[in-house]
Amino acid sequence: MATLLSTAQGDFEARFAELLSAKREDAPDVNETVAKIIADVRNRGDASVIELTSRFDRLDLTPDTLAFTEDEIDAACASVSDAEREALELAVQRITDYHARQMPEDAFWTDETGAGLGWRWTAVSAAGLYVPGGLASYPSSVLMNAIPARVAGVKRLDMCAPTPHGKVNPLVLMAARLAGVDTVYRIGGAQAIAAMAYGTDTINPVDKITGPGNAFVAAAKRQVFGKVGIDMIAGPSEILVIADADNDPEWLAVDLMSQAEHDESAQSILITDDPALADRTMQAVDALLGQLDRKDIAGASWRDFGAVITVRDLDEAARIADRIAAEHLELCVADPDALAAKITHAGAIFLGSWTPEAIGDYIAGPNHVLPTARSARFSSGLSVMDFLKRTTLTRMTPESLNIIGPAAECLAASEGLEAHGLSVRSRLDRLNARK
Ligand code: HSO
Ligand code: ZN
Repeated sequence: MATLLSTAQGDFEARFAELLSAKREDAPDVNETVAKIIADVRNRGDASVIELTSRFDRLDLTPDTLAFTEDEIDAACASVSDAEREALELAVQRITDYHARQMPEDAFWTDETGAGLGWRWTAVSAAGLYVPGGLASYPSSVLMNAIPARVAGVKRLDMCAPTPHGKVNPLVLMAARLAGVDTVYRIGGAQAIAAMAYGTDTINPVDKITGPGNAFVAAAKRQVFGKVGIDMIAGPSEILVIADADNDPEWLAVDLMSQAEHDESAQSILITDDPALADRTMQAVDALLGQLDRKDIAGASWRDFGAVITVRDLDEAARIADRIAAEHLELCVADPDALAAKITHAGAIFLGSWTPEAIGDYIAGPNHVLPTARSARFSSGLSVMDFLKRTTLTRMTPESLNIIGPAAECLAASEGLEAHGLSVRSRLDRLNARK
């Protein structure tokens, strides 16, 4: 049973604090193991990757078979049903359109001194996507990582996906193909991250690595950060639903369980101003849990981390939502826009009862790689910006250098950096000599 809280209770603050600080993931300390794997891949390249893949994935590869061939990808695509292919194609189109709108503008202007100033955006040259094996090998996540990279203008896009015993989800390969991934390597774990960061004879290094993974992958991403860029380290999924009295408890129950079924450490929370709806939704969750295929996972998540919070009014709900800073926030209320305007901290907001969060996981257009574990307070979901970098531009004229140069000279002197000052002074002297 989920935790039941009410803001009317005297101990609400203490119990809410407990809920917020609940440790949902015990991240095993795998740093040492991972450091050894990275060092080995750096030293021995392909040979190391091949050995580790044989050991961990029970798959024997050679440098020639590290990557899927076009024929293999064709064959996988041929095994995908028409309905699945069409659904993926619609997703590709909608996610592409959404991300195209995120592209930022370059800027260049002349200020009052005559100096030209601005910036321009360019894409990273090569990106590497990690796709986990096992339960969390989601084709939708391939699209959510690959499409922003492609839209940003990344020239080379590679992917690593472990294929234990050689098995791969054909939809993952189809998603990679549709999203424009160039090469798919059948490797995983820390060795895949090391190979993408440092390169081997066969695997070209990339500049940025994104995508979810287990504790080894997360630790490897942290360790190669600096050599390459990385995206956020995503934690277990979260959903917060704010609902007023006018809701179908069964809809709320499936929405809550839609994230609970991801992971035993996922967190689903309902906030409502109607205690009767709270009760009915809890009953609906129990009934639903009897039927779901993933009842064990969803049930454990709901039991250990689920919560139902009754509040006095929706303003109070908004304040609590900001403190939770959830990855996904559903606003199932009569005026979702008004409520959304009162909330600042959320990875993604779903407006109104007709917007189940799951629509955003697959097809709406916004990215489903979102900040978890309250990091929505300071960070955002994956976007084209993650694959772009900004270069600033400055152009001085003799006049503008004459106006602002002396201040630079003064600051250089106070920092004791003589050549800095001289590089301005030498130009100003020439200018004055000419006069
Ligand atoms: N809700 C997950 C993403 C996902 N859902 C993939 C289904 N497939 C994390 O935002
Ligand atoms: Zn999901």
